[in-house]
Amino acid sequence: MHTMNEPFWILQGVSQVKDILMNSENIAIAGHRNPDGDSIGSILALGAGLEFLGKNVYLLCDDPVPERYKGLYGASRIAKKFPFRVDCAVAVDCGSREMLGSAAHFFDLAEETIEIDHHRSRVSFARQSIVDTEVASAGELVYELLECMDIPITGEIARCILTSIIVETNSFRLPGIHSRTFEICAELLKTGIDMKELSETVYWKTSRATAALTGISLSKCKFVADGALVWTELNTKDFEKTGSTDADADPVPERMQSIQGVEIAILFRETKDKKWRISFRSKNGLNVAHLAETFGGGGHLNAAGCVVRKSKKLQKHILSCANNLLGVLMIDKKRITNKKRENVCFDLYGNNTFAAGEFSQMLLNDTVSLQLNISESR
Ligand SMILES: [Mn+2]
Repeated sequence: MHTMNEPFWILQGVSQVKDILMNSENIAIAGHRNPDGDSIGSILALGAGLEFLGKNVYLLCDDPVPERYKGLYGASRIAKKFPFRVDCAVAVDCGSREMLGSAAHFFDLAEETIEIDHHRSRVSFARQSIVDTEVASAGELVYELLECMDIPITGEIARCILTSIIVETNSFRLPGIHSRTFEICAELLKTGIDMKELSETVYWKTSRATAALTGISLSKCKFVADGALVWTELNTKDFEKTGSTDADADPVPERMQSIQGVEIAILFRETKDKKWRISFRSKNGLNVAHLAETFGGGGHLNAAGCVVRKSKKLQKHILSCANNLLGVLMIDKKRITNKKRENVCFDLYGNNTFAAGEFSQMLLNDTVSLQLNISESR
């Protein structure tokens, strides 16, 4: 836990980053694919700040800005590409080069590269870094950088950074929030912005499409390991039926996680190119970032994701690995002797199904050696 007396931010590199930005004229700022509020908020806050210094700023994201963030200052300027190279490219909220998607191309062409990030599982890819895996959001790191550069925090910038914090902490409900998070929020509110309106817009308000999609996802939920593991899937036809997009399902994993008794929630989303985009959520320190890494993804301790080819067998394997991770929890809490989870599978209404029975048998039979790796890494 950070206190006010100790430096909470990893300052290595900040003076170099400051110098590079000061000496660059054309600067690209890119966030990750499937952008969330943290990524969008960080791009826009840094962009507005650097524009104040008279820089030419180009904002990049491989995927479109979700509807709920379109009211943020500069959001309409976020593009998929631009026709020239820049002096300096900054990646915000990206734990790996791959997370940039096609924006990585501009990153490769830039003379100077900078990463500003807080992902727990990460592979460094820029020449200069401002990385702190302890902070709740990338937006907070952008705030610290702007402060160091004596860039005034305007109301527009404040709205962007507060969006980062609100969305990334699920409206101040996730671990990773420190006293410094609230100190920053206090400074942001001093600009006079309307926090209630902002949190309604960027976090709480859902579209009818999202509501319909959430209903479908939840009604298809399957519970295993005494309900400690819940999973569901959304197929192309679910998106078509509800007139929704991939991003409309973003609030779903959190809703699954809030169900009583759930320790790990997993959402499988079918993508347009016939893959599974998988979101993991966990409680009680279970490291789903490690789980996601095993399948080529990454993320945070309690929220992570990956993309894999769409295969029933692979899906079962992933569920089995998640189930093993729960086993680690049981050993940790010394509950293994007095509480044995029953590996029966049931739906939201408590009914067993044949397919579920088959699945539970698979879980019982599967002795994936991964469990060892997971427990060692924690
Ligand atoms: Mn983030």
